[in-house]
Formats: sequence, C-alpha cells, structure tokens
Amino acid sequence: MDDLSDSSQPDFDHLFKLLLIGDSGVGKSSLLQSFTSNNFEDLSPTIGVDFKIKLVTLGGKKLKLAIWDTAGQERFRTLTTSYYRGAQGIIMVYDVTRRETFSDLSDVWAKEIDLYSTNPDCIKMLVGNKVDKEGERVVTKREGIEFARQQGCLFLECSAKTRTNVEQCFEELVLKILETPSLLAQGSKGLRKDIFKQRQPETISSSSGCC
Ligand SMILES: Nc1nc2c(ncn2[C@@H]2O[C@H](COP(=O)(O)OP(=O)(O)O)[C@@H](O)[C@H]2O)c(=O)[nH]1
Ligand SMILES: [Mg+2]
Repeated sequence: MDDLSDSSQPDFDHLFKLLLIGDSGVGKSSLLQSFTSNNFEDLSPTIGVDFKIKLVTLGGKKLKLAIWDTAGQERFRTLTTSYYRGAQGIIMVYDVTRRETFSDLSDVWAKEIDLYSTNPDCIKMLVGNKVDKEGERVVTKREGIEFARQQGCLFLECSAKTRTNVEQCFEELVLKILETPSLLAQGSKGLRKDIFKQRQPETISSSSGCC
C-alpha cells in the first residue's frame, strides 16, 4: 500500500505524466538525467527504470512530474500503449547531427503517437538535441521549426551535455499543459494510480536472480 500513489499528504497541485520518445541514442535518458539531477554523465544505453519524478513549482502551482523514459525498447520499436496512456505531454527528441533521427520522427514516432496516445489534447514538444556539436550539425534549426509547425508542437534546440535549454524543454511543455483545462482536470485526480501502475521497481531487482 505504501506506494507512490498513496497520497496521504497532498504535496502537489497536479501530477503530470510526460514521455520521452525518439530513436535510440538521441539523448533521451541524458536529457532526463540532466533535468532531474543537474549533471551529465555517460549513461549506459539501458537504464533499469521506467520513469523519474521531479517536483517543480511553475505558474504558481506545485507540480509532480512523472517523466517516462524508455529502457531501450525504442530500439525495437516496441513501445506499447501503456507507455503512452494518460500522458499529458510528449517530448519528441532527435539528434541534430543524425538526419535519420529527424526523419524517423515523421516516419515512425508521429504515427505511433497518433495510434497510441489516448489524449487528443496532449501537448507535444519537438527537441533537437546535441547542439553542442555544432560542427557536426546536419539538421538546421529552420527544418526543426518547420516540422514543429506541421505537427503543431512546441520546439526547442538543446544540449543535454552543456544543459543549454534543458530546463526550458520541460518547463515550456508544462506551462502549456497548465494552460489546457482538459489536461489539468486529468492531472489533478483519477489518473494518479494509473500513472504509476506499469512495471514499477521490479526491473531494479531483476538483475540479481541467482542464489
Ligand atoms: N555531445 C553530446 N552528446 C550527448 C548529448 N546528449 C546525449 N549525448 C550522448 O549520446 C549518447 C546517447 O545518449 P542517451 O541519453 O543514452 O540516448 P537515448 O538512447 O536516447 O536515451 C550517449 O553517449 C550520451 O553521452 C548532448 O547533448 N551532446
Ligand atoms: Mg535511453
């Protein structure tokens, strides 16, 4: 019973589920790491948890953000409906130095969102990561802006490595969610339990099964 959904003390006004999607290697886990713990380190490609929690105060509200990261399943394009279910915000990440990660957003990921996202009002943020590697850039900012316009998403370029614009990626998305009444209603009640339902800490303990 003593799980995260047991809210005996209401320490936040809204709980939002945010997702990170995009090709393997674009820097999703690094962005999350950079946002939630203020440092950048070389992460192993597979992290053993499904989401991280961050408490923030934005727009005068105390918010609990449950930010979901893939544990490497995106490599096999096997993110399931439960990953998308109930999300108020989706961050679509590409690597400005790898064009295929940008084209996969329209070829693969935007289609998945259409298929699986249960929230018609869900806010999307397009993020071009690794701008610290300016010399290796192959996707221009202009292209990012244009794609975001087509998709109706917010847009930012950032670097998880230097932390440039990392907070802004999450904050602009959350501020937009706060402006959307239908999403606010979901984030304050009801969905709390659902958000934490899927495969909670068992992935952590699964590594040491032997006597
Ligand atoms: N130069 C640079 N490298 C990055 C940046 N973000 C991530 N990386 C590196 O890109 C690789 C993949 O990052 P990771 O976060 O595991 O990507 P994920 O598969 O999308 O979760 C790692 O070697 C990271 O250190 C960035 O902003 N700049
Ligand atoms: Mg990752």
